[in-house]
Amino acid sequence: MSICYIALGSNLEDPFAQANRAIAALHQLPQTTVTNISPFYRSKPLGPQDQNDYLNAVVKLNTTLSPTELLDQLQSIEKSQGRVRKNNRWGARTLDLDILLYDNLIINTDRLTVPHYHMQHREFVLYPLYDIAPDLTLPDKQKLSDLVNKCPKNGLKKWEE
Ligand code: ROI
Repeated sequence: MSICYIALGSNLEDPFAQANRAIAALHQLPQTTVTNISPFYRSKPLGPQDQNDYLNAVVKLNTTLSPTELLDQLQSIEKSQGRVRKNNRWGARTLDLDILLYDNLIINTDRLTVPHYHMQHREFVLYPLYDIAPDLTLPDKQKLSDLVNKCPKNGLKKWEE
């Protein structure tokens, strides 16, 4: 059984509803249990500023799915919630589900980079992760608490709905 942390992001078509639907879908995954959910945050867009604020959160899972199987499942949830994948690497999205951490694995394949690319510097990942895993250490031995202390909040606040 493995422990994973999933980052959730949305800035289109009712992010609060998207997040709740995504969490309901995570609860339905095979071989998987949702064991913790962070508070929801409102963050400033990273990338072009002419897009809505994001809802961001982190979900903790126990799973016996492999990293690739989990990725397949997350992409199918994204797709069922209207995610369109094309030329919008820095653009708005209805739902993003990213594998942040999978046990202490370091994965670098065409489809998957774990720990997630740039998570060490993103306030909208570090703060919700810290809420549910304050004692976490990353595979490269960095303490999450040190990363959080070095990371400006950049306007990050709790989501009000
Ligand atoms: N910006 C914020 N604040 N939150 C995200 O989840 C997010 N996701 C993205 C880009 C477009 C890079 N910007 C983001 O993919």
